[in-house]
Amino acid sequence: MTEDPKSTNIVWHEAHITQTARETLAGHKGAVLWFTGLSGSGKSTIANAVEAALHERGCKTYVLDGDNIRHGLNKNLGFSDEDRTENIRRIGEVTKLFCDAAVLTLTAFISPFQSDRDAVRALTGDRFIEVFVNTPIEICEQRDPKGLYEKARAGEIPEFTGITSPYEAPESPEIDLHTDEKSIEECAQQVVDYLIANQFISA
Ligand code: ADX
Repeated sequence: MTEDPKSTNIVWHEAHITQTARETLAGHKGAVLWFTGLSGSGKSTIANAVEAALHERGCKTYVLDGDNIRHGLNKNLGFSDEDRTENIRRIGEVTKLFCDAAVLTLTAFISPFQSDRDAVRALTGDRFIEVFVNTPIEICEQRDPKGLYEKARAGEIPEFTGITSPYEAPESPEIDLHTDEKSIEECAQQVVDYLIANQFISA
């Protein structure tokens, strides 16, 4: 669904207030923390823990979560490869707007395809931070918080990521979180440390 635009006679309007001005007011940069990993890997849990830590520091934050976005903006999309690509494309556009608004945006989507994640990176440039929630499938399946792996194994969910649909692990993520070795708090701290070290937020 990335074909030529359908709208014609549209003119881009420049805003008077720039991203830099908004960032100065916020006291931090806009950025996209793009969490990717299998269902049950801990994306949402860690993203919410990072958001709480950033909020505590006075940062403007927002979490975009796969399950929630599929209730609204993307409720017309399923789980075919094509729909997943469109899901990530739309979210990518949303994160670009949030970035411009100087918000530290955290996304929690499986986003199984490297090319889709790379497309968001191309859109958001040096504000894109790929966070691999690196949890082996055996552990995700053991946890099975929503009972979906059991259903997928029973053949009740077609095209289930990691079982009947592929997951492409990030080739060079900015942050690699080993959730089987570290606690949620330690993973969240690793993300906050990255933001400080790379001057997205101040210490
Ligand atoms: S993505 O692949 O398009 O990035 P997204 O993160 O939006 O997926 O949604 C994944 C969530 O949808 C999972 O956490 C799970 O709760 C639910 N889900 C339902 N069907 C599937 C499926 N076939 N594959 C993966 N997740 C599914």
